[in-house]
Amino acid sequence: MDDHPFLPLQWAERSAADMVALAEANHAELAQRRTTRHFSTRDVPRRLVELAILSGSTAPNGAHLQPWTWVAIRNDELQHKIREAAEEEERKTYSKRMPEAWSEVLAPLGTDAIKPHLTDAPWVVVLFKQKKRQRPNGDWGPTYYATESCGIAAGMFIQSIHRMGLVTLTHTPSPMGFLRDILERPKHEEAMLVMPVGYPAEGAEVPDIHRKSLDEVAVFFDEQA
Ligand code: IYR
Repeated sequence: MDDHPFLPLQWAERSAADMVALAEANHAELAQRRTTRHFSTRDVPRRLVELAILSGSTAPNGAHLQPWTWVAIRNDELQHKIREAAEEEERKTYSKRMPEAWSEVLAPLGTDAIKPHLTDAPWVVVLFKQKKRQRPNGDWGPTYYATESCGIAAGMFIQSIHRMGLVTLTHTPSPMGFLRDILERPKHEEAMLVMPVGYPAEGAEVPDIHRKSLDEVAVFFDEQA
């Protein structure tokens, strides 16, 4: 008996024209995604957050250990606690810890230590990276490429939120150890990202920034060019 069975890949060929059209449409849709700091308090059904988490959890990941825990919060008291703790750290970061080389690149984005989105957004999703896993024999072993895995999962979560017509923001309070305490997560889990999820506020704004062109971000070694 084979202990590690394989299944046929489910895959259907698309025409060359369809591929280009789909890729163009996908890029156009993603190009519309923006990070705003202005969230509405309007509620979002839990099923939408569940679907974004499920979408994020389809990410390719190290040794298929799926080393993530998504903590989804729609709870005023917890959101206020998180905001208070995040702002306490962020006040120190912005006023003392942040070197000028960092603050000069944040200036155009208009970020500061005040984080109203943590209490305005109906949901806050905190992504925890699992640094260890329990082996079948009960011992603890490492996970592999957990940072990369969770980074990819977060990207897919963000895409899912965007495609359903909502907005999210990747907030990185630093340090973020307080999240493990407030959310009662075990020691082998480390908070990576805090993502408020909701509708944009009326009149929500975004910084006037531009994305690099293909030439600026990519190098091709293409013998057919
Ligand atoms: N962690 C802080 C500061 C911050 C850092 C980067 I890099 C950003 O792109 C934006 C903000 C915060 O979340 O405000």
